[in-house]
Amino acid sequence: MLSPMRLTTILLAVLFANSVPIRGQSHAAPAKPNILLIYIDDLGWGDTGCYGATAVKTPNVDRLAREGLRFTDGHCTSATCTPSRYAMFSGEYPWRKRGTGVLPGDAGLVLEPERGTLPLTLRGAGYTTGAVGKWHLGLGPQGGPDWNGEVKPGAREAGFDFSFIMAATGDRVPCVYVHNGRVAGLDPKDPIEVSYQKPFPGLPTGKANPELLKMHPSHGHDMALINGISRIGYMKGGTAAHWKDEDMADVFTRQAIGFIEASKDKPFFLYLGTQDIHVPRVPHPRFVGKSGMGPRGDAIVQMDWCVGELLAALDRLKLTEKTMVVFSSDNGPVIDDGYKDDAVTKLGAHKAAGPWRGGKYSNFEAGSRVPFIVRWPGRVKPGVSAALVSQLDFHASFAALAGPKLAEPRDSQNILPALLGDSPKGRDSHVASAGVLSLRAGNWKYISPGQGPKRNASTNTEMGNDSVGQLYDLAADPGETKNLASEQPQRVAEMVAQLEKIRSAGRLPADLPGAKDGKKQKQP
Ligand code: NG6
Ligand code: CA
Repeated sequence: MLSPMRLTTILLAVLFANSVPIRGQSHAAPAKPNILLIYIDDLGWGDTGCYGATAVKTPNVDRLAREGLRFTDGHCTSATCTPSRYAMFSGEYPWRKRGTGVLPGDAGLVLEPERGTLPLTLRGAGYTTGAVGKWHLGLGPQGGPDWNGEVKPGAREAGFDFSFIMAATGDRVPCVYVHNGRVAGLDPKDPIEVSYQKPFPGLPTGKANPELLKMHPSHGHDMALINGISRIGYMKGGTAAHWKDEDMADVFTRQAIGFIEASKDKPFFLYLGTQDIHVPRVPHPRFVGKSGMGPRGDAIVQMDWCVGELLAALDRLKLTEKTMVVFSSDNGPVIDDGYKDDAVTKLGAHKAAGPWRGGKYSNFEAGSRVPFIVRWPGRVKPGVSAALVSQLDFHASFAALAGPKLAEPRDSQNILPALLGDSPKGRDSHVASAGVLSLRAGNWKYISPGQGPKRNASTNTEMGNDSVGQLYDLAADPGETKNLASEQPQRVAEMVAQLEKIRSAGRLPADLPGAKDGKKQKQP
C-alpha cells in the first residue's frame, strides 16, 4: 500500500516527466543563464562574414551566428557611442536626457543609478555583474572625478560588482585603465591631471610635435601625445599607468575571462565593450597585415580573435549551454574617423555598412542598424530573424529572463520572445537619434527635418539630413534613395504623430529637433 506522501511524490514525478519543455528548450538550459554581452565599437552591419563580408575573415563571430540567432534588423538607439550605451544600460531613449552626446573623458557619470540600470536590475536578481572595456558614460561627479583618488560614482555605483574599464575612448584622455574605481598602476608620486581646455606647458602634443607620432591624425586628434599617438584632450602625469594601445585587446580579453572564471558558479552578467574597431586602430603586431585592409581590417581580425577567446573560455569552463551570448555594436561603421590609417585607401570592395546607407553619425539606416546576434545553445534555435529588435530593450528583456519585473521600464520593452527566437516579431516601432530623430515603424522610416550638413566633410559620411522630412519604404528601397514624403503626406502625418506620441510619453525634451520643435523640458 502506498502512503499518500509516496503517492504524491510519484504523481509529481510523472507530471514533470511529461511536462512539455518550452519550445527549443533542452534540459541543459538553465532558467537564469549567464549573460555575456559583447559590445563592439563602430562595427558595421557588413563588417563580418556572417553578414556578408568576404574580404575580412571573422570565423569566431561567424561561429556565434551559426550556433545562434542572427538578426537582420537589430539596432542600437543612436549613431554614436555614449547615447547608445546610455540607452542600453538605462532603458531610456538618450534624447530624453541632456548630456548624453559623445562625452569627453572628464565628464561626470550620466547614468542615474537611482532610476535603475540594467546591471543593478541583474544584480538585484542574484547576478554577479562585471564591466570590462569601453565605458564612455562619464565617471565621477559633474566636472569629472579625482583621477588620483576614488573614481566615483562610476561603474560600481551603476551596478557593476567588478569593473576594469577605460573612461571614454581610445582616442580621448585619460589614457589609463580604471580598475574597481582606481586608476590601475598609478604611481602616487606622478599624479594625473586632465584638461579638455588647454595643453600642459612643456608636454608634447600632436600639433606641436608631429615628428613624435607613429600614427598621424587626419582630422582633430592633435592634442596629448601618448604612446606615439595624439588624442583628444590633454593629460599630464600617470606615466606608469598609461595604456599601450597594442596590448589593449589582450588586456580586456584577459580581464573578461578572469571575471568569467571567478564567477562561473553563479549566474553572471558580463559586459565587454571592446576598443576595437574604434580609432586609433592599433592592433597587436600579431594581427598587423592579417586582413590586407590595413589597421581597420586588422582590428576586425583582432576583435574576432577576442570573441574566439571568450567562446573557448565558455567551452573550457562548460558554461556554453548556461550562457546567453549577445553580440552587437554601438553604432554603424566609419572608415576615416580621424587618423591616417589607410582605412580608406585599403577598403577595396568591402561594404562596411552592408546594403544600408550612411554609417556612424548618420540618420540613414546604417547609423543604427548593426550586427546583432544571440546565442544560447539548447534554448535559442539557430537561424536568422528579421524581427525589429533594439538594445534599448535589453533592460526589460534581460530582467524578464532573470526574474524581476521592472518598476520603471521607461522606453525598454520586453522583447524576449523575439530575442530567444520564439517569436518572429520584435518591436512595432523604434526611434533612432543622430542629430535628429527618425522613426521606424514596420518597413517604413521617417527622418525628421534638420539643419545639419548632408555630408560630413571629415568622415565623408552621408548624414541623412534634409531641411524637409524624409520618408522611405525600406522593403522596396533599402538604400533610402527615394524620398516618398511628398507622395504620401498622410503616412508622413501619421508617423509624425506617432513620433510625437513616443516623445511625450516620457521625459522631454531633448536638445534634438524631432517631430515638433521647441518643447519645454518637463520634469521626470
Ligand atoms: C568624434 C571624434 C571621433 C570619435 C567620436 C566618438 C574628432 C574629430 N572625431 O568627435 O574620432 O572619437 O567622436 O566616437 O574628434 S564614439 O564611437 O565613441 O561615439
Ligand atoms: Ca562607437
